[in-house]
Amino acid sequence: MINYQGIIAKYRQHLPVTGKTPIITLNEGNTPLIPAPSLNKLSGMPGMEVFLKFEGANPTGSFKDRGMTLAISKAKEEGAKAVICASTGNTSASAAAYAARAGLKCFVILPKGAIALGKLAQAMLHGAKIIAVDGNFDQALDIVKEISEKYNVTLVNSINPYRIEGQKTGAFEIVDQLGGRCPDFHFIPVGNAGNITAYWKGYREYKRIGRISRLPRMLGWQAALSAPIVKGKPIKNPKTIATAIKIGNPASWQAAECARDESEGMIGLVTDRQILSAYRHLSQIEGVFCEPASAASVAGFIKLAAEGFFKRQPMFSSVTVCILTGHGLKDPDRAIQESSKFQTCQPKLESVLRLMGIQKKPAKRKQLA
Ligand code: AN7
Repeated sequence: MINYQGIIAKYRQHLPVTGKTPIITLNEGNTPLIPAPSLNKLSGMPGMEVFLKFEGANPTGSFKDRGMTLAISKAKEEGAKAVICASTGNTSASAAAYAARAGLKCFVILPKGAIALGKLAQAMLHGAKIIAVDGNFDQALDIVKEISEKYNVTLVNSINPYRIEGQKTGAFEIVDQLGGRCPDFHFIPVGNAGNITAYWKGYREYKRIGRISRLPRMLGWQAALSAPIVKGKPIKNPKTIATAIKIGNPASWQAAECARDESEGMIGLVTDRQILSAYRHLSQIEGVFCEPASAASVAGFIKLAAEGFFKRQPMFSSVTVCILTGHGLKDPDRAIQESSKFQTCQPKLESVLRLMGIQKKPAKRKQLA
């Protein structure tokens, strides 16, 4: 027997499972909550503690696994033979993996040319049937919704309520990791808006059963040219380098607005430049490699900090959690583009030393202790 067996086993009493539900798990969840000292300082608030919830540490490298373990377990319980999703990449990688484990067929409808390489590689190797449409994510989602209504194939996008149920465990885990404390500020990227909906549900449920006595403020972040909720209208042709959140008409739009309003939070926008700056900051200062869409949460934090948002808070100390939704390895092309070039040389000591910037001969051999 092993100790940790995934989010369904851990949070069973909070989830819609019974003894008859086959648990399809890759031991997802239990992801690290990593302190980010450089962000404490940036906040301008002396008692601020910032943590990064690194969802890239899930088995397929994103937060989607929390929802997928439940969606696929329930699909299996209900006798499904096939599942389908539209995806900007991570949902497809997760669906393909859990479907493989469950012995279900998996159909994936992707916007052509808009999926980061790592995600595509995952869906392909897990054996999903992949169809790339010459359109965007919103169009792909409309198509899969219609197919799942008319044919015998289960939709595993976050419109599927089991996805939200599974993903709400992220909120439980944060509170548990903080020793029963609720964060004051919860920063999160917003795409199709399922995750902000799920976290808000999780926090509210923990409050209802008395595990926490108050709720965090939910601060969601969209990319500037893919910000339908901020602009108050669907975006026909969304654009951003953060392909995971390149979404113009989010499925959970209203629920996200509820989370924002009930928590006295906000949904704001960050430019691609701000997203990439946070992406490099996290990797180069904190040693944490997330994908660009994930860095939108930290970009939002840095933006609010620069505007003096935290200094204006009437609190002595506070805890902030930024959700890093996906692993940096998902989008290796972007990582390389954002880095300085490396050098090559002959396999000779002098050549390597020259490129290292070491010119002098060593004065004497270093003594080994
Ligand atoms: C890394 O995979 O929509 O607001 O189809 O992959 O719950 O949509 C991914 C979304 C944030 C946004 N960060 O979450 C998909 C998909 C990463 C993501 C989001 C996504 P939602």
